[in-house]
Amino acid sequence: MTGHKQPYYITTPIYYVNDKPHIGHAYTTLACDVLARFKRLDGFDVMFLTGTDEHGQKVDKSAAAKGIDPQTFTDQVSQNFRDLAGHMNFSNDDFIRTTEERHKKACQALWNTLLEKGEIYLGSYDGWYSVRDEAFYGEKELIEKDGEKLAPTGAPVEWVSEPSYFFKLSAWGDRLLKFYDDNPDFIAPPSRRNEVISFVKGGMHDLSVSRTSFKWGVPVPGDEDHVMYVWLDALTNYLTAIGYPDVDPAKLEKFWPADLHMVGKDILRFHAVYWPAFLLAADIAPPKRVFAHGWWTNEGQKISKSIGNVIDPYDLTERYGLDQTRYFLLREVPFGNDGDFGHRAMVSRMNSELANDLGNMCQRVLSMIHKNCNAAVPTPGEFTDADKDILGKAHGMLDTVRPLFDEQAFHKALEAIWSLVGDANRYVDEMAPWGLKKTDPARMETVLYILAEVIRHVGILVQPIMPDSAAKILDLLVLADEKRGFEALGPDHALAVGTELPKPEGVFPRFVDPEAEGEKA
Ligand code: ME8
Repeated sequence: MTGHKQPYYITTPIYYVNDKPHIGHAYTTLACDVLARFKRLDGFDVMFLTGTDEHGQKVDKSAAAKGIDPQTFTDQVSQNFRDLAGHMNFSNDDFIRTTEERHKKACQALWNTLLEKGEIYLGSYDGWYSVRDEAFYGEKELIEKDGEKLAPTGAPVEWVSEPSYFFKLSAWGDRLLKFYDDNPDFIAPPSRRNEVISFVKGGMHDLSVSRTSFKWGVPVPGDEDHVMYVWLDALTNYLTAIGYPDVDPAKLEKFWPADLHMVGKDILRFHAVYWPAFLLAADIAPPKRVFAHGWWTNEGQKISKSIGNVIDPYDLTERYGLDQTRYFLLREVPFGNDGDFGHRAMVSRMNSELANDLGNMCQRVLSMIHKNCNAAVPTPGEFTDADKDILGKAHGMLDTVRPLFDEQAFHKALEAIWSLVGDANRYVDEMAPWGLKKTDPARMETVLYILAEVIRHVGILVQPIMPDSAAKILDLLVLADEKRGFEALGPDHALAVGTELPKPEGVFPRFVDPEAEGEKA
């Protein structure tokens, strides 16, 4: 096929650098990584962005608490997020920091556009602010606990009274509602969409978009007593990274509007209300979709530093393995729902679905080929109906999972692939190729050939989720790099008969659980 590849632009939130990264951050970026990898394999030109949100009062205070200047502090903490991306095998194409010069220029350009269009005015803000949430709250939104006023998220609030620029958010309610109506897939999952719509229908105040009580931010052009509100600054990162306003017009044109902003449910309002309002006001198209995923808890408890149960992604991957962790996080919880991290659930999936179902199947089949077929891809004969059924399911699997990935239903896509793995295991048992060696060696070759083809399809399709393990499986089939894209799925690129195969090695180790062993004793 000639012509240009279709672009696909996907973003993670940019993370605050007040703290070191934990499982929640790894989760969001993992989901994006899987989609980015899927789309690349499916022939798209992908731009996958992540990075760090480095301005604002929260980061300023964290730096002060450590007794270092904010720039040095953000340099250090931002590096932790970059290191995590390397460690988790994330394939981001860029890593943006909001303290970069390119980003300040983009923020100021967007500000000037909003100002020129009469969408920003100077006033003064008297109201509640939560530094932890970096959000303004109306009196009515607050909750009371032990006589203390708190943000609806439970975060402390403080009274702020200072000059401030405002964005005319109150004027955008009807236009936002129309935008949601015209773009039914803009907010996902649907329950979240309803939440946003009722928030907007409830009526909105103008939004304070500058602060004067601290300096750690992007200066407001022409009025340097003010720095921009950290959320206006942060959201603009999605434009900065593709060359807004005039750094790379071709890239901007190609990748905007973004295909997907992936976020946690805590920051949906900023992405689904404020961001499209800023963009519409600046005459820039809003992104195509915002997906708000759920919240992880640890063995049933909210993850928090004060409880001391923060899950460190490095600990997880060291204990269970990187690909096992990647698989579990996306398989365990229907994407969009809240999820609980539990050791038992992790071990159970790792051992039954990875080590047994997929790992053993590969090992059995490839060992039989190694022993009984001169260690080379066997020669198939006539196909029976059962052969055609399972092969057909493998050939059709991309069409089954593509729409599932497109709606970010990772768990369903994995379920579909594992139903093929289950079929393959049943097929091995039914066909009993080990018994055919003496009675019907030609049939044995056909059965093993079919199974090798199923393994090839599964190996190619699980690359986005478990890149290293999939590579090992595909190496065992001696598949050339150019035969690993999705265009190689289906019968046209079937394994070449006679290709020599190496002695198979296990791909998914079992987790031997010291705790469970102890319980048995
Ligand atoms: O909000 N479970 O940054 P942040 C699942 N800088 N996901 C979790 C999680 C958990 N327990 N904890 C955190 C910010 N996350 C802003 C974003 S974007 C323009 C600016 C993930 O460091 C989830 O994606 O507080 C959540 O939305 C994000 O981390 C918040 O990261």
